[in-house]
Amino acid sequence: MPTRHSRPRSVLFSRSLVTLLLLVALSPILRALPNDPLLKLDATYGLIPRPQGHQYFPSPQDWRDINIYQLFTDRFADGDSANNTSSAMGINRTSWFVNNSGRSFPHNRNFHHGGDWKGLKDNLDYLTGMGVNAVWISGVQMNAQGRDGRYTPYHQYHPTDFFNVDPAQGTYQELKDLIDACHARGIYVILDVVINHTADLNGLWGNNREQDKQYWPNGNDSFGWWDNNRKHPYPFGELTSFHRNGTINNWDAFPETLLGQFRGTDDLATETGTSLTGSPRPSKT
Ligand SMILES: [Ca+2]
Ligand SMILES: [Ca+2]
Ligand SMILES: [Ca+2]
Repeated sequence: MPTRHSRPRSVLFSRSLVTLLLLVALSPILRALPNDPLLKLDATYGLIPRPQGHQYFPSPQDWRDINIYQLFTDRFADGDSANNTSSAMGINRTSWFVNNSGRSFPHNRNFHHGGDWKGLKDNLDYLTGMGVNAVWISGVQMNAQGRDGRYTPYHQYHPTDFFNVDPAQGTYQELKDLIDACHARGIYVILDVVINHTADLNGLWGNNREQDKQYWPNGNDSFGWWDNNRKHPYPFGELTSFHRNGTINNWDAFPETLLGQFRGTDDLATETGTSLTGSPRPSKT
């Protein structure tokens, strides 16, 4: 059943709205990129434009007429406990869900709770009953655990692989099934997306790792991967895709707010061709 955690949160809503608007602003540029090597990968995950004549689910005439319900997929409903385990996800995230005794952390707000797309699909009556006709879900891309082990990206704001869905939320087919089920009820689906940063896999660590928490206006040459054997997947596997200015401390200072990391997350150099051409191609729901 839906939990008390599923209510909208204004602060997060504002942040999500900013990222969505940024994506909309960039999408004409991203779509215009010719001969993009990403097309090869797109074919794997179905993110290429649909065949000519494909009928997209139409957007509303005016979003102001729509009752939008935003939720964190992880916190809404657990429809498949099998994807809560490391074996189902193909990577070791077990420690995100259980303690050393094997007991889950259902009430630890810093960790995953197990919600997934199937759980949401199974509870659409709940949304319909409230008069909801658009649902805004967490980002769907695979996230990664960053350097700080005290938190896990249950919120989906730490993406690392833009060409794979996050297995903790289900399979690509289950995502499509959810969207089809929503559309069948006349419910629009909005996918949250993060384009400012990725999970925290790199930073400043020359002689003192604490320097990563400071802001360096002219950059810092100690920039590198926390673990050279654990880099972001293509297309963000090179350090040139990221700013090397440390972390934002003064939220009223520009360009610190543009170039600095948001709480350690790896800040994409979106102003460069390297990062722009490597940005995810928007997909339609
Ligand atoms: Ca689950
Ligand atoms: Ca930035
Ligand atoms: Ca970082």
